[in-house]
Amino acid sequence: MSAGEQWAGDRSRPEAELREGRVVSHLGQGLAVEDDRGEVVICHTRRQLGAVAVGDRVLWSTADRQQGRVERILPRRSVLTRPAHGGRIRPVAANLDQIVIVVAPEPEPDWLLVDQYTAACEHRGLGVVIAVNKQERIADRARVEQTLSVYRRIGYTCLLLSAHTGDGLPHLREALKQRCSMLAGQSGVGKSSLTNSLLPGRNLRTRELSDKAGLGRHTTTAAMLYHLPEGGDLIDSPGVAVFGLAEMTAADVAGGYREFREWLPQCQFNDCRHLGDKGCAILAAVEAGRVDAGRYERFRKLLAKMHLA
Ligand SMILES: Nc1nc2c(ncn2[C@@H]2O[C@H](COP(=O)(O)OP(=O)(O)OP(=O)(O)O)[C@@H](O)[C@H]2O)c(=O)[nH]1
Ligand SMILES: [Mg+2]
Ligand SMILES: [Zn+2]
Repeated sequence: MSAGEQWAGDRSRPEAELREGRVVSHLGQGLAVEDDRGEVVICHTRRQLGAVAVGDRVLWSTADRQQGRVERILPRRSVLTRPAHGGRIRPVAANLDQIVIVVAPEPEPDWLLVDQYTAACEHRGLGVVIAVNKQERIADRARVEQTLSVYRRIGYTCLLLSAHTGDGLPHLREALKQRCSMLAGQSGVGKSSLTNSLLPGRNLRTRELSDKAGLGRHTTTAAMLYHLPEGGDLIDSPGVAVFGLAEMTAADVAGGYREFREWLPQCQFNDCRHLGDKGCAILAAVEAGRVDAGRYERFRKLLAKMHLA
């Protein structure tokens, strides 16, 4: 019997006292849970409960007027994880539909990181949108367009945006509508700026939660979920949240490169590692110009980085 079931059988705390809520942030001091009326309550968790992530739907109870307690995590439709101390794996965000990978001319884009995100999303069945923010600052437009054309050919939506000038934001709004999305990318690319430019009440939740949790500062130190006026939710995450790769095998990584999939069955050997193996269909496709050489190079680097090559 799980801790949750045991608890459900406890007569002293009837099920009816439980309220449903959504975890909107993971603060140092506890969880920020939004109740069914849109009120945010700071909660702690039952010790036996597994790690709770932003986006989780939970059942919580009121311990006192100020604090709640998360009693149970409701089933997730998706989860992104990251490695944690002691070889453990922790959830980063739950119930997502897609990731918006944000890059910008400044800081210099890290396309290996982009591919790491896309592979993780493919593995978890999440959609991908690639957003180039600060587009008004792009010096070599042709080069950016060329890079994006590789990702467009694979099938990913690519947007050129500016949180400052508002360029492209209607397209972003459209891509986010009715979905739960998370912004991911290097620190300083403008994830929070984009979030703010999409919300009517700027920084509302950041300020409210900072006050409630006694942080007294407004920084992106924790992932935070916002409701979009058009419907749908947006999670702003801090800095480079590395996620998704912890539970992937080398074969999962290859499968995470969507454009490899049509070639994979044609490799001569079932256990082909696509690293120069004899009769490798991926390598042949790269040489024939059917698969982008840059993506393949980064596939090799990603395997090496994950100690799978
Ligand atoms: N020129 C220009 N600057 C921008 C734009 N969007 C954001 N910035 C600037 O980029 C800097 C970083 O923006 P943030 O929104 O804090 O970046 P972030 O991705 O949330 O960073 P972390 O929270 O550290 O991960 C700020 O100085 C912004 O003013 C844009 O469209 N154009
Ligand atoms: Mg930020
Ligand atoms: Zn192969």
